[in-house]
Amino acid sequence: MTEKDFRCGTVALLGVPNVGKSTLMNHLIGAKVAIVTPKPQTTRHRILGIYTDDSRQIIFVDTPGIHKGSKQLNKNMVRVAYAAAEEADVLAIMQDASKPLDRPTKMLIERFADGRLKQPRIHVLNKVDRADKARLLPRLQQLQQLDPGAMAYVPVSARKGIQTDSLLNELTRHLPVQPPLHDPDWFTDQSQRQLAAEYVREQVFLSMHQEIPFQTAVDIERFEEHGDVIEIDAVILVGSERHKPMLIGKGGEGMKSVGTKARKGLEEILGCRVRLNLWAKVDADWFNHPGKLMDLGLGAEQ
Ligand SMILES: Nc1nc2c(ncn2[C@@H]2O[C@H](COP(=O)(O)OP(=O)(O)OP(=O)(O)O)[C@@H](O)[C@H]2O)c(=O)[nH]1
Ligand SMILES: [Mg+2]
Repeated sequence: MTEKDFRCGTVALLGVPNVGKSTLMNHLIGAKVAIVTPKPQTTRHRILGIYTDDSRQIIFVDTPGIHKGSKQLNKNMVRVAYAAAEEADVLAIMQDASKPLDRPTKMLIERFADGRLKQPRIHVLNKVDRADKARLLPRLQQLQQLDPGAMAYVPVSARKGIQTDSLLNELTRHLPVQPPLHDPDWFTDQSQRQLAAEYVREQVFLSMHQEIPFQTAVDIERFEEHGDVIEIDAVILVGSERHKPMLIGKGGEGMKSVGTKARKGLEEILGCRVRLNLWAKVDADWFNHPGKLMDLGLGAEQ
């Protein structure tokens, strides 16, 4: 390997919600820079995760799941995903191979297969650890018919790390030959402050049910380093008066549990002690308010 052969470029991770885009990115770069939950619409903004070794630097762009939604937040999320696709060198279009190919996934594949975007497309069939092996071959054939112009169709398990090295190699083949764009030690564009907001939101998503998490956001009001301790004040915005006691829980137990779990995760990724103070605040329409969405890092350009 000479410097002349080094490959570097961006790979957009695209797909409907919940197919495992963030799980795959975290696995490939070896750090939890994007939160993961079993609920759809977990990722709300564009997140970079950078993989570097001796021969390549792959800049992954994790995107919000592409879906239909009437709130301004949902529209922004989808816009961010399509913008990431336009800017990337390679499109990794993911689907959940453990479920039958549903209509939204099919529509998404057809949309990218129309050739409007010229970048190479690689289809990633995720969750093969849970998929019926007998269905995999017919699924690959179906996919080949839907998008005959794709470069490859790669079955993987992001959770178990199955075939993920082959995927890395396949992606690398389609990247431009150029020197690394980023310092090899740099692995994400997420600031510590953004990670703090996201780790809290992950715990809110995991602890709340029905529509409540989708009307929740986290705003970091204070982020200060004092020696080896980071002190964080975070406000959890909820969409209605009714949601607030549900989040706080009996005797504050719900909120306490969110705080403890988020703090532990943060201590691990930030590598220091964290003091996390949480508040809940009602803001009935934050998800439709362009200015508030911008402030929360959830604008259409973010
Ligand atoms: N069994 C199995 N589960 C997986 C795999 N990859 C992801 N998951 C699970 O699928 C769920 C969704 O994963 P995410 O990584 O949040 O999915 P996403 O595509 O980023 O979702 P959005 O951000 O909502 O668009 C989580 O519960 C993951 O643990 C896999 O390879 N196998
Ligand atoms: Mg995600």
